[in-house]
Amino acid sequence: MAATANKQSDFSLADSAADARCRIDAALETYTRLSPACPAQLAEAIRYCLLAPGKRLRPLLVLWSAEACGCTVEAAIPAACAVEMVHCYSLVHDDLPAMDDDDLRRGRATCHKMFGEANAILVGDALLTLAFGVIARDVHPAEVSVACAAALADAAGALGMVGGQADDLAAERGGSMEVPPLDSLQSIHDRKTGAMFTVSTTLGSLVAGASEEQQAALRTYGQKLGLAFQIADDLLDVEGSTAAVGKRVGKDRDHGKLTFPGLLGVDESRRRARALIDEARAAVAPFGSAADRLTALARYVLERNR
Ligand code: GRG
Repeated sequence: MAATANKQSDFSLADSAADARCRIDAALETYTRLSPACPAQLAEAIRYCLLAPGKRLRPLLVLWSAEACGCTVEAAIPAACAVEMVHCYSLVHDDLPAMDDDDLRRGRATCHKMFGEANAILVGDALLTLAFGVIARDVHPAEVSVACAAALADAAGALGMVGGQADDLAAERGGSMEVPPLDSLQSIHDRKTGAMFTVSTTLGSLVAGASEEQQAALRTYGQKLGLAFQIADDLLDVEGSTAAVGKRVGKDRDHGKLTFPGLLGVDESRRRARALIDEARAAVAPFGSAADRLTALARYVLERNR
C-alpha cells in the first residue's frame, strides 16, 4: 500500500494497514492450524491460499468500520477473518478452469495448479464453512453473531456474490442481455464484488453495536467503494502489469468481457471511480476523525496499482 499520509490526522495509511494486516494474518494463521483430523494435503492447500499475500482490503474494512463506531479493532478480528475466508474461497473457485481458468493469483500459482482441481474445490468449500464456524464461535454476543452470519450469508450467496458471478459468466458466454449493458455491468459488480465490500462495513458496524444511522452511512460507503474498486480493477486489467497486480492482466479483453473501460472508455471510467470515491468519503464524514482510516483507504482504492 502506498505511503499515503492523511493530511488531517497525521497518520500513515501504510503503517496503519501494515499493523492491522499483522493482526489479521496472525489470526488467520491460528484459525488455519487445523487439527490432525484434517487431511494433511487439504490443510496445506487451505493455508497456501488463505495465508498468501492478499491486500486484506475486506478485513481492513471490517476493522476500521468497527473503529469508526467506537469499537476496538481487536473485537472485530474474528468477523474480519470470516470475511477474508469467504473472499479467499471465491478467488480459489473463480480461478478454476470451469470459471476464469487462471494460473496466477496473489503472485503465486493458483490453488488448482498447485494441488489439483478437486482439492481447489474442497479448499473453497472448507474456507466457506470455516468462516461461518468462526462467526458462530468467536463473534459475541450471540445476537450479534447471528446477525453477522445472516448478513454474510446474504452477501456471499445466490442473491449476492454467487449470483453476480453466475450472471458475469452468462454474459461472458453470450447470454441474452435483457437490460442495457451499463446497468447490467453495474448490477453484476454490485453483487459479485460490491456485496463483499458492503458486508465488510456491515459486520464492523454490527460488532461495534452501531446505530441504524451509522450502519446506513457505512453501507453507503461500502457500496460506493466496492463499485469504485471494481472500476479500478477493470482499469488495472487494461493498464496494469502482471508483476505488480500478481495475476494475469489483459484477460478481460481477451475474453471479450463487458468492462467499464470497454463501455465508457478509460477517461470516463476513471472519472466515475473518482466520483464514487468522493461519495464514499462524504458518507463517512459524519464520523469525523474516527473514520480517518476509512477515508484514506478510499483514496488508496483509487490509486492502487495491485
Ligand atoms: C466463485 C462464487 C464465486 C465468486 C467469484 C471474487 C470473485 C467472485 C471473482 C474474482 C474475479 C475478479 C478478478 C473480480 C474482480 C474484483 C476482485 C474481487 C478482485 C480480487 O480482489 P482483491 O484485489 O484480491 O482484493 P486480494 O488477492 O488482494 O485479496
